[in-house]
Amino acid sequence: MDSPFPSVPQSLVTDGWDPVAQNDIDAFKRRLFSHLKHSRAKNPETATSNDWYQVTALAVRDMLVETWMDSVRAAAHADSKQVYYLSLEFLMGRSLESNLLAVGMWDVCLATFADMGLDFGGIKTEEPEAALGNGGLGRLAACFMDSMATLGIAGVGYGIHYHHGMFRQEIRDGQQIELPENWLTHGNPWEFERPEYTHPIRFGGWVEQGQDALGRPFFRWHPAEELMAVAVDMAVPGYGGFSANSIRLWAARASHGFDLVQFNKGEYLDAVRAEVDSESLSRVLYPNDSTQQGRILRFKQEYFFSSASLQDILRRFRREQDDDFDLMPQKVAIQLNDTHPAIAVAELMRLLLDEHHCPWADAWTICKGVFSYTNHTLLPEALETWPVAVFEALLPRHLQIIYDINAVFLAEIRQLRPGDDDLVRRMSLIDESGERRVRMSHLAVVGSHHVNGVANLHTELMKNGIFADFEQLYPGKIVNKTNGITPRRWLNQANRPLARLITHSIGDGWQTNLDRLRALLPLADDSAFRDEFLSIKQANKRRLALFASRSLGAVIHPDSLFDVQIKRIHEYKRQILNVLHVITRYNRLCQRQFRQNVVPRTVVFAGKAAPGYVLAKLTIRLILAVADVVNRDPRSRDALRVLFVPNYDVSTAELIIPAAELSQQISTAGTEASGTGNMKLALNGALTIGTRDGATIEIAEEVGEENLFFFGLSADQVAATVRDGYDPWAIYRDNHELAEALEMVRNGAFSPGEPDAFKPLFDSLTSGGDRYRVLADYGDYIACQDRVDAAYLQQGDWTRKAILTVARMGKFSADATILDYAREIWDVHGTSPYALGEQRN
Ligand code: T68
Repeated sequence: MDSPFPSVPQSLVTDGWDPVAQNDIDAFKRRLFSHLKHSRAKNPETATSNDWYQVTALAVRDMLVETWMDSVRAAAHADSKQVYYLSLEFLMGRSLESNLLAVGMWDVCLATFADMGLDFGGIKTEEPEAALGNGGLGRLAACFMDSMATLGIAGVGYGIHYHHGMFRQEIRDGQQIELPENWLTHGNPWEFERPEYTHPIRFGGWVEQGQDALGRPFFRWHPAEELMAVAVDMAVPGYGGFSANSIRLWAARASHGFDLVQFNKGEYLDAVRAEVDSESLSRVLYPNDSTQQGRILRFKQEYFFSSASLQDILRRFRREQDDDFDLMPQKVAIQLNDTHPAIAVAELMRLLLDEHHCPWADAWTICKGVFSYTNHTLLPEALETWPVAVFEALLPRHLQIIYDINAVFLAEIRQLRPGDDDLVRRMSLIDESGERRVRMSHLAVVGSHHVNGVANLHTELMKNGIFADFEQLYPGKIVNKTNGITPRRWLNQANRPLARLITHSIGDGWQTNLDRLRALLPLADDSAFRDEFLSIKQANKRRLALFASRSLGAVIHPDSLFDVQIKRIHEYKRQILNVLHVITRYNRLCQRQFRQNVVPRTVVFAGKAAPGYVLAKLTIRLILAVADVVNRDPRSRDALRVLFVPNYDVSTAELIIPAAELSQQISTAGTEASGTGNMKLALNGALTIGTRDGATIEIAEEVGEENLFFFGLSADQVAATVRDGYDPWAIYRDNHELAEALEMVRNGAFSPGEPDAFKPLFDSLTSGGDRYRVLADYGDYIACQDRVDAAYLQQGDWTRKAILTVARMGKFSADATILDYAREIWDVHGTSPYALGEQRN
């Protein structure tokens, strides 16, 4: 674009810096020193570790902005379609290292700090995590942003600029406690507040209906409350520096128009209170994973970010296309990440109908051409519904629109299936079975052109289960898009030694075309390569052991098998099954005859429990209590250690995953929609022990069933236990090792001071109502763990399997997943050279 200031030399507008070559330590150092002085008013003698982090971030940011501004400008003015990813969560983790790698400055940065005699390892950990997500759903959004930027798919990720991200977990007195997270305390060098992009967000009030001068009906919403959504942008650089995208997060601010009224009345404190109330909207991330919490503030957050994003999307669209809204489906794709932004469907209708005066049928066609929706869970407690009364009070105009959408939709069903009132009742956007509620998933399905699940099994279960009626009536609408992970963060960054070995062996290029890892296949039988692979795993294990001893005061042995289960603590993920195995192993070790030829194990757990989730928190307490017994007992401690790593977050994952040898993916079949940790661990050479659930099934298809350890009931078999009945006590009676382990949980063996402490866990497992069928899978799980031990003794073969696993993980690159969305759902193309490579299909 031409300079808006023609009299200023172009060189000053585009760049005030000399570019830094990728090997120019002095030039990089000059930038650090310049920022130290001009951005921090510090000199090297007084600079703290945090100062060094800040100035490094600023120096890297300088290198990013060029590509970023070019990409954003090109996208804004191009005639091509834009993808908007609406997500209440973006679990980005730290940015410094990934941005350094993206711009190719990692090595020069390390060399620069080495040259200055400073430890960059300590400096990079000064960066607080952007923990704006709970778990898989939020991290998937972050991986997708990385892939879109790398592939040159122009788009924006829209979310909320939470002041407090995911809570910090600490362990006190053997239990989880939650502390507020304060990632913004020292400021965030990666973000740019854009007050010029501010949108009003309104709630409450009433709707006026009338006719205009031409006799056309109109609806005018008179809201009672208003606040502002202010844009805060972060760059997402694509790997290789070809393109970059933005994440635009909305921060809530008071609307001064409303405050002034109070002000003029002299009610200063009330005016300020209104400001506090408004800003509380983006104050905190809800720490609930896979359960819907019917809180008003959550509802308001969902509308707040959906409305701000839609207003912003329309502003961008109109800048290029004026009011030619019929073009929207050709220019705009909006992906709804779960139902959290489903209200966007009604909001776009409102904007088109009430503010831009589109005819209803046209507006509805536009909506269905623009939106698509990803479902991430089948658990009934996670499916969002909101009381009609909440809509009436907060979004009365949207409720009308939803009723209108429903009327049109149900008329269509009645035409397709005359007389089937039960079908109408099941498919309606309004659940009338009790208190009337809006089914957000139905709104999302009806308002979208495609709906997707996140792994093959999950998509099939969607089609046969919660969305079976939709599948019947609209075949082809529900499609599968198996999740993926970014290889940049989860191999190239998190496991630098392995990344270097791979590049050394097969060359570069795998970072942006993960199928290239197949070139490793022949090396699985190469003993020199195996030795190097193994020694990297050992080094990563030692690094984790060092962290455990230094930061947690825990002793673990790097020669033991590192067996890892890291994810949110949830009944369906069945950490308790893992614990029952640990107890069983402990009981065996307490008998002398079992102590010969055992494979020493370190069982690593990490994960947060939702603050109000009693059984999940009790599970953490049990893990810690069992660890306490097992790690002390001289009969067991040389052969079995349990480690709970507190405050599981992206950075902790980056530390644990490269050290893992066994990946536990043991959810009840049919409950884990996909899983993505399963992919990260396998990509780093861990073998999987798991159930036939989620994407683990597809991992097995790729790596070969002989290279992982499957056990337990299949999803069909689990469903059969629902039909035919499930009797945990019969299983208890039949398996004395199980009964013994369970009794220890019940009778206080791990909680001598409080014998009943863990009884609720025992009760949940032995009640016929255990939805997760833990005892049904116990026997097969223990037998499978015995096979793991036997396999681990064959070290050469284990390493061979690990290498084959890494080599066959190409399918699970988020790049492949995103190209699939681009082709089948969004109808867009990537413009970077990496998009032109031969990816999936
Ligand atoms: C996860 N879902 C799935 N939900 O559990 C996981 N829920 O199998 C899948 O791999 C991943 O999504 C990505 O598709 C979640 O992470 C949530 O975090 C969540 C948050 C708020 C409310 C409900």
